[in-house]
Amino acid sequence: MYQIIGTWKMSLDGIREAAELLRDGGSAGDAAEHAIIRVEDNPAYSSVGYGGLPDRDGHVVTDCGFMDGNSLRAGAAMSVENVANPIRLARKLCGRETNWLLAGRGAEQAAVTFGLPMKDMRTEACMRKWQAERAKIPEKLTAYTGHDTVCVLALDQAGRMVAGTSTSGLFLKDPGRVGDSPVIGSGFYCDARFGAAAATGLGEDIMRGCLSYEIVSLMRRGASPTEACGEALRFLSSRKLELGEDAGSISVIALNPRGETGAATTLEIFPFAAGGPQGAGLQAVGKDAPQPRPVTEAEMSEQP
Ligand code: SD4
Repeated sequence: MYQIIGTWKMSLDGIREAAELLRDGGSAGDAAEHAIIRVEDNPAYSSVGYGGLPDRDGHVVTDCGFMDGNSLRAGAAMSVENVANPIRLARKLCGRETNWLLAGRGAEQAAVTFGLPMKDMRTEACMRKWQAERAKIPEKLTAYTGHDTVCVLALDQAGRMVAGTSTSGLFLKDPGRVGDSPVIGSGFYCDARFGAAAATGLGEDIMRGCLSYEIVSLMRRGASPTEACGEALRFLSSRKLELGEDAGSISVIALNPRGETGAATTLEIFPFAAGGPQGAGLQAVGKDAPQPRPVTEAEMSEQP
């Protein structure tokens, strides 16, 4: 069995290619890294990697995470500038016993030491957007106003399983602000015995529910990926509602060792890409439509 799943329509091309890598015997780590790099390198995807969304001061600052579910080791970096492919940095850090979660300057130094390509991640388009919006920063920054994380979960034919994330985080975030994406257990988690999960949306809310760990933990107790995603998200949303808050803007994906995938969202619609022996394509769930269903790219034309 092999299977790969990624958040949003933007992951589809990379997921398709990564599924072929897995079919040909490639490793889950290589497949997930490949799928994420395809999004990071494309400036048309304005919320991840090159051409990402700048912070309040006009810097493109990225967060990333990677977990190897067979060794339970992780690597992650936060508040990183000028690293061309943050996911490669997270993966390189994964495997270390210590110093595997690095921030800012230290993370950038590690990238140089690893020989990873560095580049100015700002594009004319993203700086134009920053110029246009910087004067009217809303008091409450919201998820999904043009920013989304790419999260990928992969299972290979040898039973290896990984999770990876990469994002430029909230548009116009405070300098130094970090979301869930590099935080193990919140933005991503993977235990090859039970499954993998990852989240996209408002990191401040995702972290309050330690959502990815919660989903894997529900799978450990027997839930399917779809059930685990639904239950974890329903619980966090209901707690927020009890506290007089809104349900939040969060979407999650999951994968189990049998190659079954699942997703859940608080949005009207959340598209994700999946690829395995059955082929690769887009699916979607909605807050009132919890069962994943196949969708076409044309139907999802408004979605990232
Ligand atoms: C963050 N979770 O930095 C990320 C951003 C994101 O859809 O996923 N947006 O909070």
